[in-house]
Amino acid sequence: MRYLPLLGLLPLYVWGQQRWIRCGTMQHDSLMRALYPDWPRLEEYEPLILEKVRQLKAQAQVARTIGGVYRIPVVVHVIHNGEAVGTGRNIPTQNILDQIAVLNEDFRRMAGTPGWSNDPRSADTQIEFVLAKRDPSGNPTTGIVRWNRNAYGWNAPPYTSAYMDGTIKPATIWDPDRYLNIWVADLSGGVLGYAQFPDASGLLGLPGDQGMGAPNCSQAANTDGVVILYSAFGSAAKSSTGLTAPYHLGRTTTHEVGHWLGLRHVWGDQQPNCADDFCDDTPMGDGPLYECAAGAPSCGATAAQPRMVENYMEYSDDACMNLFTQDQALRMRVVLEYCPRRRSLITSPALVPPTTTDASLIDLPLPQDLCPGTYTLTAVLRNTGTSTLTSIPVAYRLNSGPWQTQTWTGTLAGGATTTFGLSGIDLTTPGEYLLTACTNLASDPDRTEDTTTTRIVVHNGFYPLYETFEAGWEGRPIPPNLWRVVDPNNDCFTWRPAHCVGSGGQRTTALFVNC
Ligand SMILES: [Ca+2]
Ligand SMILES: [Ca+2]
Ligand SMILES: [Ca+2]
Ligand SMILES: [Zn+2]
Repeated sequence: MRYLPLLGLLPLYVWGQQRWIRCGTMQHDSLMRALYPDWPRLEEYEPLILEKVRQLKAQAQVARTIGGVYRIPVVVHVIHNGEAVGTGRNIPTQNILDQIAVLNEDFRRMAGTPGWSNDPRSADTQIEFVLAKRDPSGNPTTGIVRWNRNAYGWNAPPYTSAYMDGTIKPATIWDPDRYLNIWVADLSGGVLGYAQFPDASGLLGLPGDQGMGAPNCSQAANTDGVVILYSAFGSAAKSSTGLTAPYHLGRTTTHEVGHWLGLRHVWGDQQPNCADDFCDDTPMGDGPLYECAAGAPSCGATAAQPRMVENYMEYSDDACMNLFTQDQALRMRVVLEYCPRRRSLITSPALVPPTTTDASLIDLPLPQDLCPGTYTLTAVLRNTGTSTLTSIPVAYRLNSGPWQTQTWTGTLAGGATTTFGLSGIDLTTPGEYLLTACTNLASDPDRTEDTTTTRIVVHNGFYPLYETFEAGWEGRPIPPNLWRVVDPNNDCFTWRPAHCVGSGGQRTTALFVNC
């Protein structure tokens, strides 16, 4: 519970009798770092991001545009307390559609919308947001999930970020490699929203890189996304209801998604010191600006310029904001192209609507050691389409050998999975094998999820395992009294007696693992 006292140290914006925390992202980051000390500090990935930004800037002088439009699949989790759909915390679908529209207006600097700016520093980030069209099981979805907390035993709202991160997020998150998760909830402490910064732990050569599956990585994964107060989600300038000025135009979400794509606050979070945000085209600052402090002076190297109150990464009121800069846009695109759980979103299948006939092979046995032989190995097939399938051709091969085809038959409903034994797999020759298997429907519209691989090592003779046993077994039965041979999986790898010459020159008895 270090989080709440930290909030008390922040400058607070007083609006009526209600105190609002414009953004809880830095406090959330501090909390996560306290819990997971190995999590790389934000500064540790700055050199890499800055180098990539520098490269992209150099390219930009040659080519007018860089890359193309990236479309990010979004799932919105509405966390409510049993209210009817469209009321209170169970916000109207229209608010969600309006919020997605605001994100696109703002990130695309769309002409004729509040997201347009004629400031020459302003940028079209060429990043768009789209509600997901297929869920993690491959079924059709609206990209909106409504969670009644009463059905899951969660505490009554409002929620601290610790409760969101510790309980609600892990229970509801959709694969963060494929979706931007946005939780809309009733938050305590007057927090309007907070985000999780990109995880740098998978970036090559960085301190703190513990690789896939390290505890800090998995913790970072199941809380990844942004959290927004339900009454600040949507836009009162469109058709949303239940929002209150001055945080009524959807800019809380624009700001938090900016953090989620690696942007810092424009004043660099070193208040009261003058600091930078690693973007050259945003004036420095010594703390946040509230309301619409046009003309507020900058400091340090940019002291001659006014602060950029219109920047989405300020604390200005929603109506005051209208731009990301060119450097901020480049920075977000670098994060999207290089960071774990960001780059995978670019190719996520979540925006491909499931169609009538679609299948995928989603699992094979884990990598394993086998004795020479001919095997049946179990594959897991999924009907990723909407109509029932009665046969699915499956192809497999060992290393770069010829493809073999076998056909599963049965009845498999849309979204359902089944197992299929791939039979006659020839592993009679010792060696290392890569088994590749895929579904092979003739009309399959999405092949991105169809293929799975696994490694198999085939051994012959002694397994490289040594053990020291009691001395003095000579002439005794194997296993000796009080010893048992335990072989839980009852396969061909097991302990067998061997008769060798002992160290004293006498016949002795030992155990080895055979194959
Ligand atoms: Ca700057
Ligand atoms: Ca498929
Ligand atoms: Ca065994
Ligand atoms: Zn912020």
